[in-house]
This record gives sequence, structure tokens and C-alpha cells, in this order.
Amino acid sequence: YQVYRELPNALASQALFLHYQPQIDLATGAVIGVEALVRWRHNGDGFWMPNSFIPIIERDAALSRQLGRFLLHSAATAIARWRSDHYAFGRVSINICARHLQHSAFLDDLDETLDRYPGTAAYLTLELTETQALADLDKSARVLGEVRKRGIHVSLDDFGSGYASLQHVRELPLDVIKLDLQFVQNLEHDTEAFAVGYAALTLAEIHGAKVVAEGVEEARVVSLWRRLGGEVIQGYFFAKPMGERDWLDWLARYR
Ligand code: G
Ligand code: G
Ligand code: NA
Ligand code: MN
Repeated sequence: YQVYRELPNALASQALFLHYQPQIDLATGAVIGVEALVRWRHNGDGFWMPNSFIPIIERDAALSRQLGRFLLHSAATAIARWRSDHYAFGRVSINICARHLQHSAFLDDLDETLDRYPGTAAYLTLELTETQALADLDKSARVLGEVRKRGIHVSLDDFGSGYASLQHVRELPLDVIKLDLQFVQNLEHDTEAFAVGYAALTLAEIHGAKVVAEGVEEARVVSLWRRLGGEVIQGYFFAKPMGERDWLDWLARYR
């Protein structure tokens, strides 16, 4: 496989890089976080989106770990840069593959980053997709508990898409639940999507967590989300994922 052969080199040559998309708290209007989304720069012809290569990486524990270590390092150094320039960016969310989370070396990889960049934990969130979190629930819950002890926030991504039982999700230690964009975008007209959104908000209340609505494009959905008691929004309505320079310019101009 091309991805398999090229990833180590792509990581080393900085062909992999991150785009950033802000998350906004509706009550205060403040930026409370930013999600890091990976892209793969390709000679001449722009870049590849993650859907074309992440599924291949996720099948392999060693590749998942390589990508995860790259994300931890990239997030930690970005946090250090942005803090020293006094940007108010909240937390940086990175997407961790279950294969890495469940790797015996995961907590060592995490601690290596935290030791090397002290103070990072308070600015970091790990996102794990619902489907992956539930694949080995006990192990995920145990490792995520350890993650949280370090002061890192834990976010359950793509909520609703995995048809998880609410009882199972309750067993995970969570700070954030992200309502999958297919439900967010149908919130207005589809009673099932509305029900899943309502379930996310109910679960969050039990956990003391926040729900992020992802994929919000329209003002009508912003006000509907607000009326439902939802607090945070991530979506094109505020900003698309951006390269670091554009994201920091956006942040400096915001409000
Ligand atoms: O912008 P977008 O097309 O970036 O991302 C598509 C999907 O790819 C996201 O829903 C996310 O699940 C996945 N993704 C993006 N970046 C990463 C990453 O760094 N690691 C992992 N594991 N998944 C990612
Ligand atoms: O990891 P995750 O599934 O959360 O990644 C979110 C995905 O949704 C990324 O591919 C991102 O580019 C995409 N996205 C973010 N905001 C919007 C939006 O408002 N509309 C659409 N269609 N996609 C979005
Ligand atoms: Na995500
Ligand atoms: Mn998602």
C-alpha cells in the first residue's frame, strides 16, 4: 500500500500537517477550543483529506501510533507557540485512533510529550470516536481515566453515529460529547436527529460534560441549538478548518 510505505517519510518530511477549526461557546461568544485536523501535502497537487488515508492508518497499530505521536508533538508545540504569543485559543483537540489509545505504549507516548512540554495538559483535549471507544469499552474507560488524571480533557467524537447504547457511553469518563454532524444538520426537520441531539444533552448533564454541535452551517441551527440548551458550536458558520497562519489571523480578528 502506498499509504503504508509513504507515511514514515511523510511524517519526517512534514508532508503531514494540521488545519485548525475553532469551537465557540454560545453563551459568551468565546473561542473555547480548536480541533486539529490532519492533511497530507502532495507534490504539486494540493493535499489529501484524512478520509482518504486515515482508515488505512487505523487498521495498523504501528502506523496509528506513529500518527498519534506526531499529533501529540504537533499539538504540544502549537500550544507552546500560541501561549507564548498570548492567543486565547482554549484547548487544542486532537483525534486519537483507538489502536493507539489501546497500545501498551500509549500512556508512555503521552507522558513523554507532557514531560517535554510542561503545562500542555491543561490546553489539550483527546477526541475518540464513539465507535472506536465502544469497541473495547473497559480498556478505553481505563486509559481515558488515566488521560483525565493528567488534566487532559476527553471528548467523544461522532456521537450518535455508532448507535451506542446510552448505558455504555455512561461508563466512559468524558468532558465533551460531540454530536455528529449528520444529526446537527438535520436537527430542524428530522425528529430522530432531534432525539439523538436531546440524548447527547441529557448524557452530558449526567456527566457534567459539554456538547459540541459539529458541522453547523446555518444561523437557524445556531439558535435551535441554543434553545435546546446546547453550549458549543463548531462549523462553517463560524469558520472552516484553516492553516495555522489563517487560523491565528482569524483568532486575532475575532470579536
Ligand atoms: O476535515 P475533515 O475532512 O478533516 O476530517 C475528516 C475526518 O478525518 C474527521 O472526522 C476525523 O475523524 C478524521 N481525522 C482528521 N484528522 C485526524 C487525525 O489527525 N487523526 C485521526 N485519527 N483522524 C483524523
Ligand atoms: O473529527 P470529526 O468528525 O469531528 O471532523 C469533523 C469533520 O467535519 C471534518 O471533516 C471537518 O472538515 C468537517 N466539518 C466541520 N465543520 C463543517 C461544516 O460546517 N459543514 C460540513 N459539511 N463539514 C464540516
Ligand atoms: Na474529531
Ligand atoms: Mn466528528
